[in-house]
Amino acid sequence: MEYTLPPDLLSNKDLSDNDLSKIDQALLLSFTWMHFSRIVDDRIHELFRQGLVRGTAAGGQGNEGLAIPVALLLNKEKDVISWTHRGLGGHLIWSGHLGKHLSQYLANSGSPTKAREGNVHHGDPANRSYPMISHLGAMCSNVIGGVDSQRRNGINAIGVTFIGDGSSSTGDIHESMNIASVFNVPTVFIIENNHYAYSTPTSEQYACKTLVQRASGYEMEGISLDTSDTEETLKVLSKAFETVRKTGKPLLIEAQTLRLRGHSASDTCDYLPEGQNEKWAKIDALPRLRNRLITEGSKKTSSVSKRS
Ligand SMILES: Cc1ncc(C[n+]2csc(CCOP(=O)(O)OP(=O)(O)O)c2C)c(N)n1
Ligand SMILES: [Mg+2]
Repeated sequence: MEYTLPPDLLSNKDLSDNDLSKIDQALLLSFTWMHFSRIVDDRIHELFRQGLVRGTAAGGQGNEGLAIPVALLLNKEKDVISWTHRGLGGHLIWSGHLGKHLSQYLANSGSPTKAREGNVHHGDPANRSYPMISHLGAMCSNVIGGVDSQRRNGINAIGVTFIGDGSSSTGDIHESMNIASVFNVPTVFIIENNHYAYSTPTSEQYACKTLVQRASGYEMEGISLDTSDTEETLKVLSKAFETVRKTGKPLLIEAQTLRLRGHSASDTCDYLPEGQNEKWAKIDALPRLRNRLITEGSKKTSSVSKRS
């Protein structure tokens, strides 16, 4: 299928060689993709309401502050990834045209799975982006296998696999963390802690205080990350990826993220405490980054106009 060319603005997808010294440019690029990801997710939501999207539609609104930096910072030529149902922005950066991804939602013959799989349960295996498997946790072992294969072929790849707070309780996750640690497979396990699994809050999901503390049970390093500040996220992830690539050891990151549109398009979110949405809106990475760029941009413009 022929698609129209995307705007030039979306031609840069890479911060993998960037030491982030030019942080302004890195933030602008991150914002571009985060914003694009949000509008595509919102459009999919509308298409679902119009009855054009098959099955359901789970959006990544609120998760862009994590998915976009991860996708920009990894090496798309050799690393291994598996996005979840919150990672549309990651798919958009990693592979192919927006039209191809939308085809997956519309379940037409141009879709990557030829309409045989649910939306967002697709990937780009030829480029080491392994499709999401509905059974939560099952993608972790695939990513470990992919990274191990790259390393055996002499390629210093790393892998990133995502886990929801809910899926952090499945057996597959623990088996995967164990084996990655025992065999030193450089995989970054990132927990997208968005505080809910369907309607179940984290307080009813696990007894430990934080999920990152589980790292020590596997002799792994563990990092806590608040993704509401994109500069901080870029810096933490960049350093983490560099370390894992160098040491060859796995790592666990517990990232605080948001799920702004509920579990899926049919979620009414009536289980949320009053005022929750307003609280989340204040820490949403996307408008925070937009405000920062506007403030810093206008300071630069006014200092230039004062000089001239
Ligand atoms: C092993 C397994 N159990 C249950 C489900 C049904 N299920 C699909 S998504 C979901 C909630 C996942 O919550 P979380 O991991 O926190 O991810 P989030 O949707 O919040 O991003 C559940 C229970 C499943 N797909 N696989
Ligand atoms: Mg969750």
